[in-house]
Amino acid sequence: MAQLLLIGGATDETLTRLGDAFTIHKLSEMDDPQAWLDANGEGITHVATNGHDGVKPDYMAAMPNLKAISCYGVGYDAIDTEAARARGVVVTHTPNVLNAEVGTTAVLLMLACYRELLRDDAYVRSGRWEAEGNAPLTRSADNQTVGILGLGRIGQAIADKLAPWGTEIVYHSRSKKDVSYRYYGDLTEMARDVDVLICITPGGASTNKIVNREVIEALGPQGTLINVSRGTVIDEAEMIAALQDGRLGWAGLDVFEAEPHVPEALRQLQNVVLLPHVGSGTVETRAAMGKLMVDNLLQHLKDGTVISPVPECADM
Ligand code: A2R
Repeated sequence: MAQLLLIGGATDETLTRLGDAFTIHKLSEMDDPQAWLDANGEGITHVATNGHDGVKPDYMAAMPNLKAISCYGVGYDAIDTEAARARGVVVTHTPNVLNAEVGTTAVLLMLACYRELLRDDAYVRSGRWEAEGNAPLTRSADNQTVGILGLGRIGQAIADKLAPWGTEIVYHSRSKKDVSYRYYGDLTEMARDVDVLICITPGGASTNKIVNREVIEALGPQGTLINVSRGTVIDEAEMIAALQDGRLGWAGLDVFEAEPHVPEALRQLQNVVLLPHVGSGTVETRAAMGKLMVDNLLQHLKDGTVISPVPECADM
């Protein structure tokens, strides 16, 4: 039987399907993963991992016969795809099956910021409604201008989900897309013109801290910043400072720079809504992602092809 290294967790269904085709070695059960791989890595031909854990370069180096890495998640910035490709290792991910779910999370965060969902929930629970009367008014989320940073598969799903709110969609990416929305070649310029900036680019070097102080200040005191992409996309320290002193209005965040660590200063703020990276985290969507992750491995084992390679490996 072919041997598979499992990095991170997996559902029972995933384990059952993988177990029918592979001998599974769980990294989480190894006392010293590097030592184990140094001794046994030669036998591993397939890796199942996730967008958060990826594959460490030292682990990859210890598996000379590796053929395929299947990533559970659409973001794969924790995997060195160029190094994999150079070795003939194909990398796959799970695009599309999570578009709608991450879109829902983005809209949820935006609405929670606008309608002060957490503040008003606390208002009821604490008894202040009864003691002090009606809660202060909030802002309407209708008819806002929303700038999408990264109008790809998920960005388009977010735009579609916002349509019922009478939203005007504009976007920034490196290249103009074939869509009717206004395109901005300059992110700061877009931030200046919108009420909400939603980040949904990949992580990695090209987007590292792309939402910097200048962009944050352009979004401004009445602006709302939503991040459902990667924590690295925003300069977190600058964002926190701006939220603290009112240069930025609100933030709805599903991702952070050093997950699962979230800075205390951010956790203390009242003008933020914070989620523990659950953009795609429903039973239904995670099952679909798990299925595609396994399908890629099984197909590769069968005939050497895959269903959803990352773009860097599309022609392998
Ligand atoms: O820049 P373009 O024209 O390649 O457009 C892509 C855009 N993008 C960027 N925009 C500005 N600056 C960059 N350095 C940059 N790099 C990429 O992000 C495209 O419009 C969008 C990504 O779309 P997809 O490749 O379809 O990705 P998907 O499935 O929407 O997922 C996006 C990310 C994942 O990579 C995870 O990190 C996260 O959502 O869950």
